[in-house]
Amino acid sequence: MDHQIDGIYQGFLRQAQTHPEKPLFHLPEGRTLTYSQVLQTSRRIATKLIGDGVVPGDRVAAQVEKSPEAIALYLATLQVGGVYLPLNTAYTGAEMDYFMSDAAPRVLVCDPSQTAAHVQRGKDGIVVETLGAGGEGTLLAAEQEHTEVAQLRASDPGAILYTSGTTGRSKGAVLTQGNLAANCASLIQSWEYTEADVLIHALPIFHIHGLFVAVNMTLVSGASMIWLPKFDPDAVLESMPRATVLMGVPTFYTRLLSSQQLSAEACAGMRLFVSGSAPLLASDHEAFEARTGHAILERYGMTETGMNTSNPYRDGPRRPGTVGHPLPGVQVRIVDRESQASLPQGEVGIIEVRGDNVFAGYWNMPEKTAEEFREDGFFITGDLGVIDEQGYLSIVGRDKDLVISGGFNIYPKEVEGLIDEHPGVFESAVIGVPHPDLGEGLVAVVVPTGDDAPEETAILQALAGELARFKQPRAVRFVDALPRNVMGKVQKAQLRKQYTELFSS
Ligand code: MLC
Ligand code: AMP
Repeated sequence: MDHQIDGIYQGFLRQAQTHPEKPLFHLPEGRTLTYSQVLQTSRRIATKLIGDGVVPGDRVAAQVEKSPEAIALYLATLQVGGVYLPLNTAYTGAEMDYFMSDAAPRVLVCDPSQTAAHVQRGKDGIVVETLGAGGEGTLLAAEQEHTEVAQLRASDPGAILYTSGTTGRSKGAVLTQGNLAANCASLIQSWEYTEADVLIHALPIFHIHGLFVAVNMTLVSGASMIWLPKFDPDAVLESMPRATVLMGVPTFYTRLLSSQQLSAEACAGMRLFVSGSAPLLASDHEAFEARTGHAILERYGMTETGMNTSNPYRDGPRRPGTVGHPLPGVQVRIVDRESQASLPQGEVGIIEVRGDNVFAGYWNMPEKTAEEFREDGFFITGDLGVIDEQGYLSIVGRDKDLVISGGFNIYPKEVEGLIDEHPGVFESAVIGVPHPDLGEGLVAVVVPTGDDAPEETAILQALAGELARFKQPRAVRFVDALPRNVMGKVQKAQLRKQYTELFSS
């Protein structure tokens, strides 16, 4: 039902008015920023956005370093009814060109060092503003505070997050104000997150995990964050005595386990460790519990849906290798790929979800949107799962061709397309194989056109100019032919098996 929304911005505003002097950010140099200071900054940014012509529904794109001011920009965008479009700082020129032409934002906020790269966009009608890691740049130039708050409905778009597609072109998932608010409320309730919490924030803020799980929950519940520029195990361990919660991708936990400093004493003040975005190894879950006494709470989500399921905070065990039960307000079913019939407990099928958390559709792609929804409103996740007799969901694989490396998603199709353009390459298959640190590491299996295979370094160098670093393969292997089934489809499972030891040996 569409109704006027008590959204993320309203939740933050309430907290800022209730306890203006409470720290929202604890910064590395010992500085803090209070709720009231962040409110002021966001209102100054709102003045700037209004001056730039932003009206409700306009996209505000941000490719900026992690900073408190970047969160103020997110808040200002919500305040004026804009649609926030965060972009990975690793994206290169060609990737950015696509996002800018597809999303057609009113404003692009970039790092001051990148101004020259975006001059043309200014000429194309996008207003380019700058914001550096230290808060410098044009975005904070306005002194005046804009206080009016746009009145929005649950169905109004709040954000667009690009997620790569299996067919190559990235798709902009449109999340509504209602999606963001519903998922946030559900998580706050499930994990008993309160204003007494102090979160160690070490994730990037251009993804759903770092922004819509970690930051939204903190803003709305009036909690505080120890704000780290990036994940560093020593900095996380140093922060623990002052903190209560950590949210991370599995690589965070693998790296923490490698530290001698990780112990029950180091974690004594913590009440919750959350993992998600990629599968947490059951062995890491068990090793972490043995070392610290804390059972990591694993949950399952995606850009299009926010969080879907979670292991229990209180009532019941947190089971290694599972992602728990549906969150309040979320329905989950397992469906047979061919017949589309719902499957009983114990059978593996495609995970489908429905609820207020599920996005409105892909930006400018009605056909793609229609393809990924069932008629009864369930969204087809493309993940394969099974539900056990206690109702715990386990993710057992992916029906989509996707690699998750260190919590970042890579769609092989995009990388294969570029490798195939390289002189001397006939075709290629890009796969993910087990990687001790990143979970999965990217490998390109290449078939050369003739006897003279191109150099591995030449292929990698060509990709470096086109793709963000995390999408560039960690290894290239040359073969005479790719294994195919009778339908001519490349057998990636066979390739994964063949190269499974590549990074572990
Ligand atoms: C960095 N590199 C990566 C990488 N991250 N390569 C592949 N995959 C990654 N994820 C590159 C760097 O550019 C560098 O290249 C080299 O790897 C070594 O870098 P590093 O110093 O070891 O990496 P680091 O900066 O420490 O980053 C690793 C990490 C980071 C795991 C801490 O990737 C991270 O914070 N990931 C979180 C991603 C995330 O938030 N995902 C949530 C998505 S939302 P070179 O050439 O310089 O050596 C989602 C939905 C949900 O999935 O359910 O939450
Ligand atoms: P993204 O499209 O970046 O939002 O990534 C979403 C995908 O990450 C999901 O479709 C899953 O494949 C994967 N994912 C998220 N959380 C988990 C988890 N706890 N275990 C396994 N896979 C996960």
